[in-house]
Amino acid sequence: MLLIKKINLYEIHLPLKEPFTISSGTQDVRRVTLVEVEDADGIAGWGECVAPEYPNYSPETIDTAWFALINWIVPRILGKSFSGPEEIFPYLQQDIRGHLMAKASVEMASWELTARKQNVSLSKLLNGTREVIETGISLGIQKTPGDLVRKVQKAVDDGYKKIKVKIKPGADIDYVRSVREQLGDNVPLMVDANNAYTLADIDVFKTMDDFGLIMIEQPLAWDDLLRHVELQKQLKTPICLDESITGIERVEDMHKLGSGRIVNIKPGRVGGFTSSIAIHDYCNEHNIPVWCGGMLESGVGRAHNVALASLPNFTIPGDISPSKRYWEKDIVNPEWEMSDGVITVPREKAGMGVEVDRERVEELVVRQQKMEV
Ligand code: OSB
Ligand code: MG
Repeated sequence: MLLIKKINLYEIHLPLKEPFTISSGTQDVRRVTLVEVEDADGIAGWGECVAPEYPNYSPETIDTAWFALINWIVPRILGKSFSGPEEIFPYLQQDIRGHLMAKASVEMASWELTARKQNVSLSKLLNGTREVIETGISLGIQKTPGDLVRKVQKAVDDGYKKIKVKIKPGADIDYVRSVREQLGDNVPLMVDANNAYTLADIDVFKTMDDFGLIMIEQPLAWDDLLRHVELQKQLKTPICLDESITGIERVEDMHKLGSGRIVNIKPGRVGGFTSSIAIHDYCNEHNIPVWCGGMLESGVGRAHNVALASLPNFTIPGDISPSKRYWEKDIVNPEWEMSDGVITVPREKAGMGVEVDRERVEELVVRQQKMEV
């Protein structure tokens, strides 16, 4: 039984070590929403809302999520009893359209709470099986191809097992070609366009097709499935969808239409763990590889991604880098660390496996909202 009596929201500002640029904008301070849920026995679980500051990834932002949480989502959850956390997502889907990142933050915190209550790790509660997960890195758009080559070289030296390069028109072919020419064909490389292209740019991708990329992530519009079919037909390189996949139905569409061959699962984007597991299982049955994406999460959201990525069909390294890649100091103890290109899944600790550093949260908090029944 799951009965949530209190929900606390905290907005913290966490400066990135270096600005992160994608085709639709640059971020230098991460505005993070943390969600703490507490049940009738006073046991707490943590979640993170991954919505960014601007609607340049999906329509959601930190401020729309905050509004949705305090007005619709939290009031619906507080004081309602569920037999388990898997009931939360379908309940939140009833007559509230969208706001998936806001919904996911409470849903995932409820799974974390449940894991703590059952004295089991979040990984095990989700039926994860991996002891370690392979680590990838996502590199923002650099000023010059030479800068990118240096970043990729460092990532290879650091042991990352997949290197993702952000691209946009004007920072694509020359950048990737430089990496291949200077670092060779063995670098496990992929690109992510974050919707920056249209079918009129087909020649860019036909050129990229010869670079031996693991995949091309979300080349076309954020809500498109049909135009990606056209593009995928003309390429050998698999297309991976990120923004377009908002739930299991969109994965079915992708598979039936042929819009892509790989799925990036971000639990925040699809409404939480229940939805992520449904996508994972469908993809497993249909031989579609999946991997766990990232949204520049703090140590809390990262913990949830690590637990999810421990499921068996997460066969491609995720965008789950260690804390030090993003922050001078994370908000959890211990921080997330990588060695030999893997992160160890904390399978023997109850819950997400790290503890929130409340003092650090107090230092960084800019607004909070506490609600209870
Ligand atoms: O498209 O995967 C993306 C960050 C913000 C918004 C969108 C994306 C990303 C990343 C970062 O690629 C991955 C990470 O968290 O390291
Ligand atoms: Mg992406």
